[in-house]
Amino acid sequence: MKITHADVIVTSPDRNFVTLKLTTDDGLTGLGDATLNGRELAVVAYLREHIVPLLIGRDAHAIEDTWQFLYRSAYWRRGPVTMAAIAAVDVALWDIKAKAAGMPLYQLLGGASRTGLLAYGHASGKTLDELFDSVRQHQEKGYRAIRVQTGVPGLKSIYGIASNATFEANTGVRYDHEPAQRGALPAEEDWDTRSYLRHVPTVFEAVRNEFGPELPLLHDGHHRMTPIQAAQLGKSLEPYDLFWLEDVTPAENPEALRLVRQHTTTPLAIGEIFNTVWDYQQIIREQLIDYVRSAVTHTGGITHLKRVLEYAAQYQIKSGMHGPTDISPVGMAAAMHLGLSIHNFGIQEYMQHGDKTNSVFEQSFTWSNGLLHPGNKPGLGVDLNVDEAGKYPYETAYLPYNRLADGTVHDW
Ligand code: EZ4
Ligand code: CO
Repeated sequence: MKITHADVIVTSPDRNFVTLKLTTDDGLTGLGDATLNGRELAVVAYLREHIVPLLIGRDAHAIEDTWQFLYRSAYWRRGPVTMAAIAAVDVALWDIKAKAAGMPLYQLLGGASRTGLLAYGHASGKTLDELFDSVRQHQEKGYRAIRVQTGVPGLKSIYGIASNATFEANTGVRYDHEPAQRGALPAEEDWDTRSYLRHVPTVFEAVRNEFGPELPLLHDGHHRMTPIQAAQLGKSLEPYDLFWLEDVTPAENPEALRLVRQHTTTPLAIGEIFNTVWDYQQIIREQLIDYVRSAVTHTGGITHLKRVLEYAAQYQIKSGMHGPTDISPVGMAAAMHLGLSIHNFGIQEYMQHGDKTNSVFEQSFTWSNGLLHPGNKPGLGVDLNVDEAGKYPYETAYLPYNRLADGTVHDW
Protein backbone atom coordinates (compact mmCIF):
# COMPACT_ATOMS: atom_id res chain seq x y z
CA MET A 1 0.00 0.00 0.00
CA LYS A 2 1.71 3.16 -1.20
CA ILE A 3 1.18 6.81 -0.31
CA THR A 4 -0.03 8.60 -3.45
CA HIS A 5 -1.08 12.03 -2.13
CA ALA A 6 -0.11 14.22 0.80
CA ASP A 7 -2.10 17.42 1.33
CA VAL A 8 -1.49 20.06 3.98
CA ILE A 9 -4.78 21.70 4.90
CA VAL A 10 -4.81 25.01 6.77
CA THR A 11 -8.12 26.16 8.15
CA SER A 12 -9.21 28.67 10.78
CA PRO A 13 -12.66 27.87 12.16
CA ASP A 14 -12.55 29.59 15.59
CA ARG A 15 -8.72 29.29 15.45
CA ASN A 16 -5.93 28.08 13.12
CA PHE A 17 -5.42 24.36 12.54
CA VAL A 18 -2.92 22.54 10.31
CA THR A 19 -3.86 19.04 9.15
CA LEU A 20 -1.94 16.57 7.03
CA LYS A 21 -4.05 14.27 4.88
CA LEU A 22 -2.40 11.21 3.34
CA THR A 23 -4.04 9.10 0.63
CA THR A 24 -2.94 5.62 -0.49
CA ASP A 25 -3.27 3.75 -3.77
CA ASP A 26 -5.93 1.63 -2.01
CA GLY A 27 -7.97 4.80 -1.63
CA LEU A 28 -7.57 4.96 2.15
CA THR A 29 -6.99 8.32 3.79
CA GLY A 30 -5.38 9.25 7.09
CA LEU A 31 -5.26 12.51 9.06
CA GLY A 32 -2.58 13.97 11.30
CA ASP A 33 -2.62 17.18 13.37
CA ALA A 34 0.36 19.54 12.88
CA THR A 35 -0.95 22.62 14.69
CA LEU A 36 1.72 24.65 16.53
CA ASN A 37 -0.06 27.56 18.16
CA GLY A 38 1.16 30.94 16.86
CA ARG A 39 3.77 29.33 14.57
CA GLU A 40 1.44 27.32 12.33
CA LEU A 41 2.92 28.33 8.97
CA ALA A 42 6.42 27.19 9.93
CA VAL A 43 5.10 23.63 10.19
CA VAL A 44 3.12 24.06 6.95
CA ALA A 45 6.32 25.00 5.11
CA TYR A 46 8.29 22.18 6.76
CA LEU A 47 5.67 19.70 5.62
CA ARG A 48 4.99 21.08 2.13
CA GLU A 49 8.57 21.86 1.17
CA HIS A 50 10.52 19.10 2.87
CA ILE A 51 8.33 16.17 3.88
CA VAL A 52 5.52 15.77 1.34
CA PRO A 53 8.00 15.12 -1.52
CA LEU A 54 9.59 12.33 0.55
CA LEU A 55 6.30 10.61 1.29
CA ILE A 56 4.96 10.01 -2.20
CA GLY A 57 5.53 6.38 -3.16
CA ARG A 58 6.48 5.22 0.36
CA ASP A 59 4.93 2.11 1.94
CA ALA A 60 2.03 3.40 4.05
CA HIS A 61 2.38 0.42 6.42
CA ALA A 62 5.99 1.19 7.35
CA ILE A 63 5.24 3.51 10.29
CA GLU A 64 8.35 2.89 12.39
CA ASP A 65 10.65 3.07 9.37
CA THR A 66 9.05 6.30 8.18
CA TRP A 67 9.41 7.82 11.66
CA GLN A 68 13.09 6.89 11.86
CA PHE A 69 13.69 8.06 8.29
CA LEU A 70 12.12 11.48 8.86
CA TYR A 71 13.84 11.95 12.24
CA ARG A 72 17.32 10.77 11.30
CA SER A 73 17.60 11.77 7.65
CA ALA A 74 16.90 15.44 8.43
CA TYR A 75 20.18 15.49 10.38
CA TRP A 76 18.73 18.50 12.30
CA ARG A 77 16.84 16.80 15.09
CA ARG A 78 14.14 17.66 17.60
CA GLY A 79 12.40 21.00 18.07
CA PRO A 80 8.69 21.82 17.98
CA VAL A 81 8.42 22.42 14.22
CA THR A 82 10.18 19.21 13.21
CA MET A 83 8.42 17.08 15.80
CA ALA A 84 4.94 18.46 14.98
CA ALA A 85 5.54 17.70 11.31
CA ILE A 86 6.74 14.15 12.05
CA ALA A 87 3.80 13.69 14.44
CA ALA A 88 1.33 14.55 11.69
CA VAL A 89 2.81 11.93 9.35
CA ASP A 90 2.92 9.33 12.12
CA VAL A 91 -0.69 9.84 13.21
CA ALA A 92 -1.96 9.86 9.62
CA LEU A 93 -0.18 6.53 9.01
CA TRP A 94 -1.68 5.02 12.19
CA ASP A 95 -5.11 6.23 11.02
CA ILE A 96 -4.57 4.49 7.67
CA LYS A 97 -3.25 1.28 9.22
CA ALA A 98 -6.22 1.05 11.58
CA LYS A 99 -8.65 1.67 8.70
CA ALA A 100 -6.90 -1.03 6.68
CA ALA A 101 -7.32 -3.38 9.66
CA GLY A 102 -10.96 -2.33 10.06
CA MET A 103 -10.38 -1.45 13.72
CA PRO A 104 -10.47 1.63 15.93
CA LEU A 105 -6.85 2.65 16.44
CA TYR A 106 -6.77 1.82 20.16
CA GLN A 107 -7.21 -1.85 19.22
CA LEU A 108 -3.94 -1.80 17.27
CA LEU A 109 -2.21 -0.15 20.24
CA GLY A 110 -3.06 -3.09 22.49
CA GLY A 111 -6.79 -2.68 23.10
CA ALA A 112 -8.69 -0.77 25.78
CA SER A 113 -7.17 -0.71 29.27
CA ARG A 114 -10.17 1.15 30.73
CA THR A 115 -13.75 2.08 29.88
CA GLY A 116 -13.05 5.80 29.38
CA LEU A 117 -10.62 8.62 30.06
CA LEU A 118 -11.01 10.89 33.06
CA ALA A 119 -10.80 14.42 31.66
CA TYR A 120 -10.40 17.86 33.20
CA GLY A 121 -11.63 21.25 32.01
CA HIS A 122 -10.52 24.83 32.68
CA ALA A 123 -12.46 26.82 35.24
CA SER A 124 -11.32 30.37 35.78
CA GLY A 125 -12.38 33.71 37.18
CA LYS A 126 -10.99 37.13 37.97
CA THR A 127 -12.90 37.03 41.25
CA LEU A 128 -13.94 34.18 43.53
CA ASP A 129 -17.60 34.57 42.48
CA GLU A 130 -16.71 34.24 38.80
CA LEU A 131 -14.47 31.30 39.58
CA PHE A 132 -17.12 29.46 41.61
CA ASP A 133 -19.64 29.99 38.77
CA SER A 134 -17.12 28.62 36.30
CA VAL A 135 -16.42 25.55 38.47
CA ARG A 136 -20.18 24.91 38.74
CA GLN A 137 -20.63 25.29 34.97
CA HIS A 138 -17.91 22.72 34.44
CA GLN A 139 -19.56 20.31 36.87
CA GLU A 140 -22.83 20.81 34.97
CA LYS A 141 -21.02 19.97 31.72
CA GLY A 142 -20.01 16.68 33.34
CA TYR A 143 -16.44 17.38 34.40
CA ARG A 144 -15.24 15.36 37.38
CA ALA A 145 -11.83 17.05 37.55
CA ILE A 146 -11.23 20.79 37.17
CA ARG A 147 -8.29 23.09 36.58
CA VAL A 148 -8.52 26.30 38.59
CA GLN A 149 -6.92 29.54 37.35
CA THR A 150 -7.50 32.83 39.08
CA GLY A 151 -7.04 36.54 38.55
CA VAL A 152 -4.45 38.19 40.79
CA PRO A 153 -5.21 41.56 42.45
CA GLY A 154 -3.26 44.32 40.73
CA LEU A 155 -2.73 42.40 37.48
CA LYS A 156 -5.03 43.35 34.58
CA SER A 157 -4.78 40.46 32.19
CA ILE A 158 -3.09 37.14 32.96
CA TYR A 159 -2.87 33.62 31.62
CA GLY A 160 -5.76 31.26 32.13
CA ILE A 161 -8.68 33.63 32.63
CA ALA A 162 -11.59 33.15 30.24
CA SER A 163 -12.68 36.75 29.77
CA ASN A 164 -10.62 37.15 26.63
CA ALA A 165 -12.78 39.92 25.21
CA THR A 166 -10.84 40.41 21.97
CA PHE A 167 -10.96 36.74 21.15
CA GLU A 168 -14.67 36.54 21.91
CA ALA A 169 -15.42 39.68 19.91
CA ASN A 170 -13.48 38.42 16.89
CA THR A 171 -14.78 34.88 16.88
CA GLY A 172 -18.05 34.86 18.80
CA VAL A 173 -16.64 31.88 20.67
CA ARG A 174 -15.88 31.74 24.36
CA TYR A 175 -13.20 29.17 24.88
CA ASP A 176 -12.36 28.56 28.52
CA HIS A 177 -9.49 29.66 28.04
CA GLU A 178 -8.05 30.32 24.55
CA PRO A 179 -4.91 32.44 24.82
CA ALA A 180 -4.06 32.98 21.11
CA GLN A 181 -5.51 36.18 19.69
CA ARG A 182 -5.99 37.10 16.07
CA GLY A 183 -4.13 40.21 15.00
CA ALA A 184 -0.83 41.42 13.63
CA LEU A 185 0.98 41.56 16.98
CA PRO A 186 0.97 39.51 20.19
CA ALA A 187 -1.02 40.88 23.11
CA GLU A 188 0.95 42.03 26.13
CA GLU A 189 0.00 40.70 29.57
CA ASP A 190 1.39 41.70 32.94
CA TRP A 191 2.94 39.64 35.67
CA ASP A 192 4.11 39.78 39.27
CA THR A 193 5.21 36.50 40.82
CA ARG A 194 5.11 37.71 44.45
CA SER A 195 1.47 38.84 44.16
CA TYR A 196 0.62 35.53 42.49
CA LEU A 197 2.32 33.46 45.19
CA ARG A 198 0.47 35.35 47.93
CA HIS A 199 -2.94 35.12 46.27
CA VAL A 200 -3.19 31.59 44.82
CA PRO A 201 -3.28 29.65 48.14
CA THR A 202 -6.16 31.83 49.38
CA VAL A 203 -8.12 30.93 46.25
CA PHE A 204 -7.54 27.20 46.67
CA GLU A 205 -8.59 27.43 50.31
CA ALA A 206 -11.84 29.10 49.22
CA VAL A 207 -12.45 26.56 46.44
CA ARG A 208 -11.89 23.62 48.82
CA ASN A 209 -14.26 25.19 51.37
CA GLU A 210 -16.92 25.67 48.70
CA PHE A 211 -16.60 22.39 46.76
CA GLY A 212 -15.29 19.97 49.40
CA PRO A 213 -12.35 17.59 49.55
CA GLU A 214 -13.31 15.10 46.81
CA LEU A 215 -13.16 17.13 43.59
CA PRO A 216 -9.75 16.70 41.86
CA LEU A 217 -8.28 20.21 41.36
CA LEU A 218 -5.40 21.12 39.07
CA HIS A 219 -3.42 24.31 38.54
CA ASP A 220 -1.01 25.59 35.87
CA GLY A 221 1.93 27.81 36.89
CA HIS A 222 2.78 28.31 33.20
CA HIS A 223 6.58 28.37 33.45
CA ARG A 224 6.81 31.58 35.51
CA MET A 225 8.63 30.76 38.72
CA THR A 226 12.21 30.30 39.80
CA PRO A 227 12.95 26.94 41.47
CA ILE A 228 12.68 28.35 45.00
CA GLN A 229 9.43 30.18 44.19
CA ALA A 230 8.04 26.97 42.72
CA ALA A 231 9.01 25.11 45.88
CA GLN A 232 7.22 27.76 47.96
CA LEU A 233 4.05 27.45 45.87
CA GLY A 234 4.03 23.65 46.02
CA LYS A 235 4.39 23.81 49.79
CA SER A 236 1.72 26.45 50.28
CA LEU A 237 -0.77 24.43 48.19
CA GLU A 238 -0.22 21.13 50.04
CA PRO A 239 -3.24 21.60 52.36
CA TYR A 240 -5.55 21.74 49.30
CA ASP A 241 -4.51 18.36 47.91
CA LEU A 242 -3.97 19.21 44.23
CA PHE A 243 -4.18 16.49 41.58
CA TRP A 244 -1.21 18.29 40.05
CA LEU A 245 0.67 21.54 39.85
CA GLU A 246 1.80 22.12 36.26
CA ASP A 247 4.80 23.84 34.68
CA VAL A 248 6.12 25.46 37.84
CA THR A 249 9.43 26.36 36.20
CA PRO A 250 10.38 26.79 32.53
CA ALA A 251 12.05 23.34 32.82
CA GLU A 252 14.67 23.86 30.16
CA ASN A 253 16.81 23.20 33.21
CA PRO A 254 15.64 19.84 34.62
CA GLU A 255 17.81 20.21 37.76
CA ALA A 256 15.47 22.97 38.89
CA LEU A 257 12.89 20.32 39.69
CA ARG A 258 15.22 18.59 42.15
CA LEU A 259 14.99 21.62 44.34
CA VAL A 260 11.20 21.78 44.00
CA ARG A 261 10.89 18.09 44.89
CA GLN A 262 13.01 18.49 48.02
CA HIS A 263 10.45 20.88 49.41
CA THR A 264 6.99 19.70 48.42
CA THR A 265 4.78 16.64 48.06
CA THR A 266 2.38 18.43 45.68
CA PRO A 267 2.38 16.28 42.51
CA LEU A 268 4.11 17.90 39.53
CA ALA A 269 3.22 17.81 35.83
CA ILE A 270 5.46 19.08 33.06
CA GLY A 271 6.12 18.79 29.34
CA GLU A 272 3.55 20.48 27.09
CA ILE A 273 6.41 22.26 25.30
CA PHE A 274 8.76 19.26 25.33
CA ASN A 275 9.01 17.32 22.10
CA THR A 276 11.18 14.21 22.52
CA VAL A 277 12.03 11.52 25.05
CA TRP A 278 15.38 13.27 25.45
CA ASP A 279 13.65 16.27 27.05
CA TYR A 280 12.20 13.87 29.63
CA GLN A 281 15.15 11.54 30.16
CA GLN A 282 16.53 13.07 33.33
CA ILE A 283 13.27 14.14 34.94
CA ILE A 284 11.77 10.67 34.47
CA ARG A 285 14.88 8.79 35.60
CA GLU A 286 15.21 10.98 38.70
CA GLN A 287 11.44 10.84 39.32
CA LEU A 288 11.16 14.61 39.36
CA ILE A 289 7.60 14.67 37.97
CA ASP A 290 4.38 12.69 38.36
CA TYR A 291 2.67 13.42 35.01
CA VAL A 292 3.87 13.74 31.41
CA ARG A 293 2.11 16.70 29.74
CA SER A 294 3.10 16.06 26.11
CA ALA A 295 0.53 16.03 23.34
CA VAL A 296 0.71 13.45 20.56
CA THR A 297 0.72 16.45 18.18
CA HIS A 298 3.90 18.01 19.61
CA THR A 299 5.92 14.92 20.50
CA GLY A 300 6.49 13.05 17.27
CA GLY A 301 3.12 11.31 17.16
CA ILE A 302 1.84 8.11 18.68
CA THR A 303 5.03 6.18 17.93
CA HIS A 304 7.21 8.54 19.95
CA LEU A 305 4.85 9.56 22.77
CA LYS A 306 4.11 5.89 23.45
CA ARG A 307 7.86 5.41 23.87
CA VAL A 308 8.02 8.30 26.36
CA LEU A 309 5.04 6.94 28.32
CA GLU A 310 6.42 3.41 28.47
CA TYR A 311 9.64 4.81 29.91
CA ALA A 312 7.59 6.89 32.39
CA ALA A 313 5.61 3.79 33.42
CA GLN A 314 8.74 2.19 34.87
CA TYR A 315 8.78 5.02 37.42
CA GLN A 316 5.02 5.06 38.14
CA ILE A 317 4.75 8.34 36.22
CA LYS A 318 1.47 8.74 34.35
CA SER A 319 0.12 10.48 31.28
CA GLY A 320 -1.55 13.88 31.42
CA MET A 321 -1.72 14.68 27.73
CA HIS A 322 -2.06 18.31 26.68
CA GLY A 323 -5.55 18.97 25.30
CA PRO A 324 -6.16 22.71 24.91
CA THR A 325 -8.16 24.01 21.94
CA ASP A 326 -4.98 24.35 19.88
CA ILE A 327 -4.81 20.55 19.71
CA SER A 328 -7.16 19.89 16.78
CA PRO A 329 -9.93 17.27 16.90
CA VAL A 330 -7.49 15.01 15.01
CA GLY A 331 -4.83 15.48 17.71
CA MET A 332 -7.44 14.93 20.43
CA ALA A 333 -8.59 11.69 18.81
CA ALA A 334 -4.98 10.46 18.67
CA ALA A 335 -4.60 11.28 22.37
CA MET A 336 -7.79 9.40 23.22
CA HIS A 337 -6.75 6.23 21.37
CA LEU A 338 -3.32 6.29 23.01
CA GLY A 339 -4.73 7.11 26.45
CA LEU A 340 -7.30 4.33 26.26
CA SER A 341 -4.68 1.73 25.43
CA ILE A 342 -1.75 2.46 27.75
CA HIS A 343 -1.61 1.16 31.32
CA ASN A 344 -0.23 4.33 32.94
CA PHE A 345 -2.99 6.73 31.88
CA GLY A 346 -3.45 9.56 34.38
CA ILE A 347 -5.87 12.19 33.10
CA GLN A 348 -6.71 13.92 29.79
CA GLU A 349 -7.06 17.69 29.37
CA TYR A 350 -10.26 18.44 27.44
CA MET A 351 -11.35 22.00 26.66
CA GLN A 352 -14.04 21.40 24.00
CA HIS A 353 -13.92 22.93 20.51
CA GLY A 354 -16.34 25.48 19.07
CA ASP A 355 -19.19 24.78 16.62
CA LYS A 356 -17.28 25.90 13.51
CA THR A 357 -14.39 23.62 14.41
CA ASN A 358 -16.80 20.74 14.91
CA SER A 359 -18.33 21.42 11.49
CA VAL A 360 -14.91 21.15 9.81
CA PHE A 361 -13.86 18.04 11.75
CA GLU A 362 -16.52 15.34 11.91
CA GLN A 363 -15.80 13.35 15.07
CA SER A 364 -16.96 10.16 16.71
CA PHE A 365 -15.69 10.46 20.29
CA THR A 366 -18.09 10.36 23.23
CA TRP A 367 -18.15 12.38 26.46
CA SER A 368 -20.25 11.02 29.29
CA ASN A 369 -19.98 10.85 33.09
CA GLY A 370 -16.77 12.87 32.91
CA LEU A 371 -15.12 10.27 30.67
CA LEU A 372 -13.93 10.54 27.07
CA HIS A 373 -13.93 7.62 24.63
CA PRO A 374 -12.61 7.79 21.05
CA GLY A 375 -15.48 5.74 19.61
CA ASN A 376 -15.32 2.57 17.56
CA LYS A 377 -15.04 3.67 13.94
CA PRO A 378 -12.06 2.21 12.07
CA GLY A 379 -9.02 4.50 12.38
CA LEU A 380 -9.01 7.68 14.45
CA GLY A 381 -12.70 8.27 13.85
CA VAL A 382 -12.26 11.80 12.46
CA ASP A 383 -13.08 13.07 8.96
CA LEU A 384 -12.16 16.47 7.58
CA ASN A 385 -14.86 18.23 5.59
CA VAL A 386 -12.77 19.99 2.93
CA ASP A 387 -15.61 22.29 1.81
CA GLU A 388 -16.20 23.52 5.35
CA ALA A 389 -12.45 23.90 5.92
CA GLY A 390 -12.21 26.05 2.78
CA LYS A 391 -14.61 28.60 4.28
CA TYR A 392 -12.06 29.59 6.94
CA PRO A 393 -8.70 30.77 5.58
CA TYR A 394 -5.66 31.19 7.86
CA GLU A 395 -5.64 34.29 10.04
CA THR A 396 -2.54 35.63 11.74
CA ALA A 397 -2.73 34.95 15.47
CA TYR A 398 -0.16 35.00 18.26
CA LEU A 399 0.11 33.82 21.82
CA PRO A 400 0.51 36.72 24.28
CA TYR A 401 3.70 37.57 26.12
CA ASN A 402 4.45 38.96 29.59
CA ARG A 403 6.09 42.08 30.94
CA LEU A 404 6.83 42.89 34.58
CA ALA A 405 5.88 46.29 36.05
CA ASP A 406 9.32 47.72 35.16
CA GLY A 407 8.97 46.61 31.54
CA THR A 408 11.13 43.48 31.66
CA VAL A 409 9.94 40.63 29.42
CA HIS A 410 9.02 37.61 31.56
CA ASP A 411 8.20 33.97 30.69
CA TRP A 412 4.61 33.66 29.51
O1 EZ4 B 1 -0.86 27.83 27.04
O2 EZ4 B 1 -2.06 25.50 24.66
O3 EZ4 B 1 -2.16 23.56 30.01
N1 EZ4 B 1 -2.47 24.22 29.07
C1 EZ4 B 1 -1.78 25.28 28.63
C2 EZ4 B 1 -2.28 25.90 27.35
C3 EZ4 B 1 -1.15 26.56 26.54
C4 EZ4 B 1 -1.57 26.71 25.12
C5 EZ4 B 1 -0.41 27.16 24.26
O4 EZ4 B 1 -0.70 26.96 22.93
O5 EZ4 B 1 -0.80 25.65 29.21
O6 EZ4 B 1 -3.29 26.83 27.64
CO1 CO C 1 -0.15 24.14 30.60
